[in-house]
Order: sequence, then C-alpha cells, then structure tokens
Amino acid sequence: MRHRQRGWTQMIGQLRLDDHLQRYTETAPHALAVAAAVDAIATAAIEIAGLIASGDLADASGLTTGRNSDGDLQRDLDVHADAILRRCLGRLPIAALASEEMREAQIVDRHGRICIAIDPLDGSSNIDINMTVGTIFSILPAPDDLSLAFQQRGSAQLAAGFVTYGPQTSLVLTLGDGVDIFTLDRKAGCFRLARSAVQISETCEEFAINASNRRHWDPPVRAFIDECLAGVEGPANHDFNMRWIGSLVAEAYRILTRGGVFLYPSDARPGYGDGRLRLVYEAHPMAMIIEQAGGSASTGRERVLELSAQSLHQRVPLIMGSSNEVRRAEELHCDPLLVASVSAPLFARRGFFRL
Ligand code: AFP
Repeated sequence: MRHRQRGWTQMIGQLRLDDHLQRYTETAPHALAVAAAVDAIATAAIEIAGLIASGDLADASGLTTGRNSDGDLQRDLDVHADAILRRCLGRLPIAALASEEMREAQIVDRHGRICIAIDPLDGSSNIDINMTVGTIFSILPAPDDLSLAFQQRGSAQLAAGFVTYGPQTSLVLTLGDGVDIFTLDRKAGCFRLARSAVQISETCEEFAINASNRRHWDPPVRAFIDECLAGVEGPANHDFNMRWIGSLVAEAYRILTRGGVFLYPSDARPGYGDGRLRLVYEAHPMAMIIEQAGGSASTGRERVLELSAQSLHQRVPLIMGSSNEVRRAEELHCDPLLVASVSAPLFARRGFFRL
C-alpha cells in the first residue's frame, strides 16, 4: 500500500496530517474509516494538550480521583482525556471502542468497519511533575463477531499511534507503511509532518527499565541488564546509558529518535506476573509502531504482534526497541541455565548468585 509521495523530505513542515490522511483514503476500503478515526484522535489530542498545558490552572489536574476498573489509580485528567476522546470518536461509525478507563469494550455501530482501543492518558502519574504523558491508540478491522473485536492478534492492526504531550505535542503514526511524526502547529491548530519514514537504529547504547525492581526480575532479565551494566567490559562490548521516565510514550519517542531498548518485564511482585503494560491498548500499538520503524517488540519469549488478548485489560511483558538488543534479551530468555533457574525456587527470586 504505497501511498507515500515522492520527495517526502521536501514535505517536512508543509504536509498537514489531514492532507496525508486524505491521500491514504484512496488506498484501501477501510482507509476512509481509519483516516476519519485518526483525524478525530488528532482533534481530541489538541484539546487534551490544551488541558494539560494549563496544569493546575485548569479544572483538571493530576490529582487522583479513584481507581479504574483494573485497580489502577485514576486521575481526573485520565477521566477528562477519556471523555474528550470518546466525544470526538463518538461521531464516527466505529464498530467497537475500548479504553483503559472502561471496564468493558463498547459496541457502537454494528455496521462500522473498524474497532479502536485507546489508553487516553498514559504516564498520568507524571502529570503533577510536569513530565511528558501521552495518548496511545490501536485501530483494528471489525470482525464479523464483534465480541471478538479486541481478541485479534496484534498483526491484525490496520494502524497505530501515540500522541506525546511534552515540549511538543506530536502524533506518531503508522498506517502500515512506515512511521511518520506530525507535530502540532499551535498557531495554525493543525499537525504538520515533522519526520517521515522514521527508522530505529539496529543497535543502541541506551536501556530503559525501572531498576528498583531488580530483585523481583527473572534471571534472563537480570542477565540482560547486567550485560548492559558491564558495558565494554562485558559481552555487549560497548557501554550503555540508562533512562527511565515512567512514561511509555516518552520512552518510545526517544527510541524512535535515537534508538534504545525498553523493558517492562514480568516480575515477582503480586500482580506483576505479566508485567504492568496492557496488551490491547499499549503493547500492541507500540509493537506495530516499533516494528514499522525497523525495531523489534517481544515478551522476551515471543513477538508481541503474534499475541491475542483473552481479556481486555490483560497485561504482557514488553521488551522493545533496537533489534539487536531485543534479540539478545530473547536469547537470554532461551538460555537453558537461566530458564532452569527461573523454576528453581532457591535461586529464582532470592538472588543467591549474581547472574
Ligand atoms: P501510569 O499511567 O499509571 O503513570 O503508568 C505509566 C506506565 O503504564 C508506563 O507509561 C510506564 O512505562 C510505566 O507505567 C511506569 O511504571 P513504574 O511506575 O512501575 O515504573
């Protein structure tokens, strides 16, 4: 589906998102529905960006108002962002809609061609410290049986993207033919092409993981991070730097910009047996974007896009970014010695030996 125009680089700063979407609509039957959905999400994002930029001055902040259906702390901006997105998407003939803030998926229009899953405001624990947060979205074809709308494999996605609300408000988008980044032109009130055909470097010098959980990790994860820490004195043969922002969209944007590997693995903490990130509206869309940019996205044992969810808020371990480092992490997850130690209670969690 080559809807790309020649000489894309000359389009930087010129091509508007709506013009890009218009060209895409001529490429496939579902394209019109996908384009309308992305346009609606972009409209919602402009409103959400304004709300976030006002910080404590707005009537929405990072204060917690309760917990969502899956027990996560819910901030009033989570609720506001969800409402804005649903209002903007509600005008479209979408077959089914799912959100981190909704207990169950909602069937909207049985004649709709697409299904949409959103994380309205990812990283919201960063709002009150003025850090980058974002909206993540996944767009799927509508199956005949809509009860299975969000049980499709990640590879079935038609499009995926995320918005970063940071120094720039940028929309990272894949329509299945590469990754482009559109940045909000605040004066004009529209998104313009900022980077086209984004590619992730095959290898990297930066890893991102919440290192405070080290004692809870399985040995393959500890072994991988220990190789990163050993740097040039270990098997990696080069040094690494570490980052941890606590905001998936910010980590993903950095990886798209300068490479890197991000890990949120499963760990021994109660409730973290499958990690923290949700498959349907976080890992699947991120995996599509990362792979479309030439990177890899894995659970450590299998490709994320091969997975299909059994429940809407199902969690999944996620290792994504530069393909060489993801591949090394997968190799360690297949190492018989390390795998055996995961099942051996004596060593698996108590860290008797530094692996
Ligand atoms: P919040 O939306 O609750 O802030 O969670 C953000 C997130 O899902 C993801 O964006 C981060 O990478 C990850 O959690 C951070 O988790 P830790 O707080 O456990 O490091």
